[in-house]
Amino acid sequence: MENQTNSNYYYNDLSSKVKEVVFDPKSKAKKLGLKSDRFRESRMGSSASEVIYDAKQRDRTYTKPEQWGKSNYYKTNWCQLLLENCPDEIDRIDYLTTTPEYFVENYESKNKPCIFTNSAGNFNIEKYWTFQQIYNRYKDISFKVGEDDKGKKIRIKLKYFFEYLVYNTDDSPLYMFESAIEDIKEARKMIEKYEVPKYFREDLFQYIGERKRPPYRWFLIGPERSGTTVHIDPLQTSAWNTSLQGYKRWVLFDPNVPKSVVKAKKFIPAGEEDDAIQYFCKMLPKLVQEEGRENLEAINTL
Ligand SMILES: O=C(O)CCC(=O)C(=O)O
Repeated sequence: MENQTNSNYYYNDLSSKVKEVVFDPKSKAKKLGLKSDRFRESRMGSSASEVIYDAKQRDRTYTKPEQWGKSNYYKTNWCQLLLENCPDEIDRIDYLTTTPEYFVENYESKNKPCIFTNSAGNFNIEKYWTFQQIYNRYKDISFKVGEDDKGKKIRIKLKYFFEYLVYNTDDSPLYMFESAIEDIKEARKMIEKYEVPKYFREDLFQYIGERKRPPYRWFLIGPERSGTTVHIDPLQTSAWNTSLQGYKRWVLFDPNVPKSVVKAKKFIPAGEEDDAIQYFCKMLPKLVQEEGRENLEAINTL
C-alpha cells in the first residue's frame, strides 16, 4: 500500500515543486572524487570546449550547440525531485543467496525484470572503476558519445568528456555510450575487470556468428540529466546492467504495450526534443495520467 501511495505521488506531475538551485561544478567534481587540477576551474577548458562543440554539432544536426541548454534544467532541482519521488516498483533479489534456477523460474522465463542486490562485487569498484581510476587509465582514449547522420560513431577523448561531465549545462547532455570496447585496443583490458553474473553465463549471440553479432557489451558514463529514449534492445534481448556510481532512472514497459503509447510523442512539450529528461519530467506523468496507472503495464525504478 505504501508503494502505491509513493507511485501515485511521483506520477503526479512534479513541475509545481521545481526550485532554482546553484550550479556548483567544483562540488560536483569533489562528489565524483575527481582530484586533477582540470576539475578545479569554474568552467570547461578551451580544448574540451572545442571538442565538445564539434561533437554536439555532428550529433544533433537539427539543433545548434548553443541551444542545448535552452531550458535551463541545470539550474533546477529536477533530478533531485526524480530521485526523491521514484516509485520503487521492482523486485530486489539477493545475488549472494539466489540460485540461477530460482532466477530462471521466477524472472527470466516470465520476462520479469528485477534488481540484484550485492552484485556490484563482480566489479572491483574501488580498485578499478572509480571516476578517478577510470580517468587515470583512459583519459587519452576516445570513446563513443554519439553518431552523425550517416551513422558514423562520434568518439572523443575521455579527459574532455570528464570535463563535460563536471561543467556542462545542457538539458540533455551527450552520453558516453561505447558499444565496442573490444575494438579499442587500449580499453580491451576493461573486459577482464568484471565477472559476468552467474545467471547470464550463456552467450546466445555467439550462435549468430561473429560477423553478424550485434553490439552486446557497453561501457556507459552519463552526466546528470543524460539518458536514452525508450527503446528495444538488439534482437529483442534483455540486457543486464550494473550501476557502479550514481543513480540511473528506469521505466520498463511490458512488450504488449504498443510503441505508440510507450513513446508518448504527443506529450513532447512544444519546442522540446524527445529525450530522456523530458520523458521522465514531463511526458511519462502525462502518459500515466491519460492511460491510468492500473492500465499501463510498466515498472519504474532507480
Ligand atoms: O543506460 C541507458 O540509458 C540505457 C541502457 C540500455 O540501453 C539498455 O540496457 O537497454
